[in-house]
Amino acid sequence: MSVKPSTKIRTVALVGHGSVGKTTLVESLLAATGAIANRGTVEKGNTVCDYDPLEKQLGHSLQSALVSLTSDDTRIHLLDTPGYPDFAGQAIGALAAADTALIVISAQTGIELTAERMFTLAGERGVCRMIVINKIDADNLDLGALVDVIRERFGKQCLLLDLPTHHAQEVVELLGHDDGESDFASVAAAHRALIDQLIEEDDDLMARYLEDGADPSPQELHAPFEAALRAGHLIPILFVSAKTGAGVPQLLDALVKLAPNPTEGNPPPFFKTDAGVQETYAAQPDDALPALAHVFKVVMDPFIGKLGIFRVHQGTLRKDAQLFAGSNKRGFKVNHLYQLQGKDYVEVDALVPGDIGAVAKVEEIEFDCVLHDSHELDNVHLKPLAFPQPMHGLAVQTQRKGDEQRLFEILHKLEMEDPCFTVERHPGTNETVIRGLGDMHLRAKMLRMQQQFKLELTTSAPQIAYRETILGEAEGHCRHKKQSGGAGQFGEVMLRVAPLERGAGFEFEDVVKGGAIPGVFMQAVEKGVQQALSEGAVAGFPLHDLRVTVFDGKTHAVDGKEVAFVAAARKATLDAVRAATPVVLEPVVTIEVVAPESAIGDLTGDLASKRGHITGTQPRPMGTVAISGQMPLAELGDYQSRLKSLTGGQGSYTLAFSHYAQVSDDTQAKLVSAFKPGNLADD
Ligand SMILES: Nc1nc2c(ncn2[C@@H]2O[C@H](COP(=O)(O)OP(=O)(O)OP(=O)(O)O)[C@@H](O)[C@H]2O)c(=O)[nH]1
Ligand SMILES: [Mg+2]
Repeated sequence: MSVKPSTKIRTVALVGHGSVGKTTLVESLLAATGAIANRGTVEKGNTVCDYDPLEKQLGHSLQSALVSLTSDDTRIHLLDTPGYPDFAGQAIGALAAADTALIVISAQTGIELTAERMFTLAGERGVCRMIVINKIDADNLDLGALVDVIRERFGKQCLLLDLPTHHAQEVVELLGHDDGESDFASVAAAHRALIDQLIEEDDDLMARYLEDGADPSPQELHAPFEAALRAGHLIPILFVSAKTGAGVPQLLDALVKLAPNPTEGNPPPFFKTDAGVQETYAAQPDDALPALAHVFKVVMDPFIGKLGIFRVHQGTLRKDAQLFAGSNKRGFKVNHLYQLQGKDYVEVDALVPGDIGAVAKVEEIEFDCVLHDSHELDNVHLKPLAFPQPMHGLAVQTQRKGDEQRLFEILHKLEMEDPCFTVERHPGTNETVIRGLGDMHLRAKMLRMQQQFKLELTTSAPQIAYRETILGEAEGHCRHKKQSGGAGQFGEVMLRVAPLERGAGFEFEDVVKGGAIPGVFMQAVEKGVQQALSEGAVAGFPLHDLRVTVFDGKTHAVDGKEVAFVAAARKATLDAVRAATPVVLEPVVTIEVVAPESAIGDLTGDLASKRGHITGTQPRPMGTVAISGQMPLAELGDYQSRLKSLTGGQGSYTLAFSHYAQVSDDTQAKLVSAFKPGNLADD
């Protein structure tokens, strides 16, 4: 693949709800530009983007896939993302790599959860947005009504850029056409609305227009179009049928002529930390500057190994060059540089700003790290992406004894790939819990461990991730002294605990005066404190949101030992916490249930009876309704089956972490008594 200048590159993420046709649309775009001979279908399992056997098995994209195509001498990098909310991590990650997000909406089902969410997230990150209405070939559609709903929900800045005509067999472009037929709206009026919006964007253009009344030329409209896209003053709506190909040439044309190139989009939100101060870092899409790329995806490929997939934001990345990952002092050599085409890796020599590429077998690379070739850029980071916190848990055990170590290695790999998948080990209960965004997310991971890694597992419902915290302040003191024959151990610690606001985590403060605890032992003291915090003091759950201030202590010239300070600090912390009104907290989640309208009464009744708090209901297309509320996660263990029986299998739900709240006295008493005093290993 030849190197294109950045102005001839577009980066486009296709986002939107599950089954709206994103993967099919990528096929159509590839076929229309001759990148593939024939369009594959998800039904046949022969699309370029859904190449993973699991994607074929589950009938959904599970990860973001990358392809590029060339149209009109312009390279378009497309990121096909999964729409099912369980795989949102991959879709959100793709926003860090794209200048343009195509929010794909099905003409049959209208705006759905993922479209709404990605529309907002893309807007917040300054990614230019275009709305693509797909499946216009389907029967019994009311496209006019759908456009009204889009403008109502997403704003009046959503304007038609084309219109279907001849019963959706073709599409008429509106920037250059002011007359002709369309299936449901006036071409002239839609053309006028678009031009007026663009003229508003540019004072000079406005002045000239007021003077002579003539429409500006396409060249004159280019800059205002980019400005309006960047500012979100214009969100074009396009129509396509990925199945028949209608509207696909117009979409391609819009991507080439109107979607921003890397020098035109909003600058990526990089910042640089220097001596604790954070400043915006303006990456320049200039291929001659030091190289800077951001890793938005990591793949643990069974054959190629660890693969870091990145977007170049500045400079040129070259094969054989030396690069650094984040603030690593040691660099690595780029032995092979790839571009991805679905499952295929295509070797390239160089990548410039706007290009998306990959490097393999580099251990230092992590999700969200920055790759660069100058230590000047060591502390440059991209603004973190807003990932949903994984709340669905499943406890997993290996069927074969002896597979445990392998299980941890594989889980670690899966964790590195997926920002919305976490693994917890609870030493107290010997439980390994995997957490993801939903049942389907965890099922996909289980299938992958089974099929790809040949690991046989059993599962069970996990414990709820309770936490402990304190409501009051208290002091703790411990003198750890051991004399057993030879050298003794001595360490004494006095400390104070105080509550911090929810979500603040943990602060450690050392205000010891006069070297009562020598500096060399302070690390041991902090280690002991940390041990106590991870064990929990009253119910065996990790302690959060508190400050531990060490204010005095004592050592011994001969017997003062690290182990003694660890033990003393741990015990002093546990004592202090137990005296500081400890309480147990439980996770509370925001839930959204989408189900047929007829089930609304049963569903809200069920949620309310399980300590839920309904915050709203909203009508959704096709006679469905979305119910939102908050409820303790502990009440949702069997929600999948409850929802199924209440809606006859027609409902779906998503969870997002909201906050931690104090459990009732009853629950606390139960949890504390279940945590047997024998477990309080506070010798
Ligand atoms: N009638 C019609 N069906 C379409 C069109 N585009 C896609 N489909 C069908 O819609 C279904 C879903 O298509 P996909 O391409 O897998 O949808 P997706 O958006 O990639 O779905 P996820 O990967 O789950 O996010 C398939 O059965 C497609 O054949 C279209 O333009 N018209
Ligand atoms: Mg797909």
